[in-house]
Amino acid sequence: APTTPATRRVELPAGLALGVATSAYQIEGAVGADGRGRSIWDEFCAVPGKIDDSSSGAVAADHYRRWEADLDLLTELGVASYRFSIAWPRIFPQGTGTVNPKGLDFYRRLVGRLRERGISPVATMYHWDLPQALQQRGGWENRDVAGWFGDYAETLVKALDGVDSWLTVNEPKIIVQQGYQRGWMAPGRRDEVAAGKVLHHLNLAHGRAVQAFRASGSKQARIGPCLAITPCYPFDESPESRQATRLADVTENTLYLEPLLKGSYPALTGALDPRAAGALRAAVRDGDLAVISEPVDFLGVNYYSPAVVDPTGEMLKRYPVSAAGWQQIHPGGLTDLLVRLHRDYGLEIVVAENGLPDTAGESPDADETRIGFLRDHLAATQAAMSQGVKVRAYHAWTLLDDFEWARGYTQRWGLVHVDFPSQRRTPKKSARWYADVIRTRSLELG
Ligand code: GBH
Repeated sequence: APTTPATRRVELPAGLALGVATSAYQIEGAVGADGRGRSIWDEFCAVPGKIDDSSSGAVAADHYRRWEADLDLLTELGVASYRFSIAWPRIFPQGTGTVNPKGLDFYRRLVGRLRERGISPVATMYHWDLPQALQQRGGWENRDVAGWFGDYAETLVKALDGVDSWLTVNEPKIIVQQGYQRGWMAPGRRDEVAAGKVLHHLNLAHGRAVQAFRASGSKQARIGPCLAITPCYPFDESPESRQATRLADVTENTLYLEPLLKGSYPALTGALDPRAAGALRAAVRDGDLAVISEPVDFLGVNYYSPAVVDPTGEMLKRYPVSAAGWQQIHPGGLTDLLVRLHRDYGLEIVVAENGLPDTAGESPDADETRIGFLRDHLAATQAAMSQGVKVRAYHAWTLLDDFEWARGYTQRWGLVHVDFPSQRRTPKKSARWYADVIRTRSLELG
């Protein structure tokens, strides 16, 4: 007779809000609507060869027009929390100066309707769509960007007082690495000196945003950074492997964590190209680190993949690889990083992104890989919480199939399938599964 395999139930702690995340350029489309200015991503997508399918976010999931129907999807899921980002060029088409009221109204309505539905609004101030007008003034390389961002943040926190949690800059590390070192993302530069400056200016901009938020006197809302954390593991037990892993941990993690949360940069030698390290050191002025380390209320963390580091510093594959190609699936990495961040910084944590794309050939009605991934990472979150880590929210990436940056529309990361020609939305099996988890607050592990 067939036997039932042993299963284990995991109850999700009551303090953990379950949600989903999105970002403006990846879903909104309507890039010319209501006075929006151009962004560096509009420019980057127009450069031949930069986007795999030569696409752009010009239409994307048309969320700017379909947002109310998309809120119905959130209600169907039953999420307690929704993380979205605000498009800077909708608020300030030229980056600074006069506010575009129509742009601001879009987010006012969004936040208002989320609250009416009992969904907590979590807003990212910057998810990579810098106004092109600011790029023409040097963009993140120009130290003035910290002031421009501070003014933008001040406008947001005053106008959108229904937001519960603010995230400042999404993944400064990826902007540095992909935007300025490898050139695979906007603005597509390969310049180590620029990368060093940009790294510091991103941190400074974060600090100025936190200051603007504190000055606004907001009582109920909270603010924090949003860092892509990559737990680094040595390939073997050799001293060389361990040393290479320590350096990778600086490049990937402490270069951003330490200035923000401890007020100093870690030792840069070996972790950054010497030209980047020199430019970073030269960019730091008296008082900057006090601004950068302005106290935050929580730490936002995006987790996708660990790094396995060999003795020469090469990244190797040890775990199953997702359809994203770069992503190794290792749920234990999430427990490890949460425990470590709690130990080192003691802050409450918001998991701001975690997810994977569909596997080629997999039916959107049966995206089993995503179900297994989310289940195991939620269990990993619970495991960290049982060790005392204070995780306040978990956001699955992402609500809708969307514009996946340089990969265009070749990867589908959504819980909800989007048929782009018709813009028809169809919840995937994982969406129905996540709705059940949110309702029952328990996971069944095989
Ligand atoms: C997140 O970045 C982003 O915040 C989000 O917008 C994005 O949709 C999501 O990840 C999924 O990618 O293809 O070899 O050029 C996570 C960090 C940075 C990891 C870019 C993948 C591209 C590697 N990502 N990187 S490659």
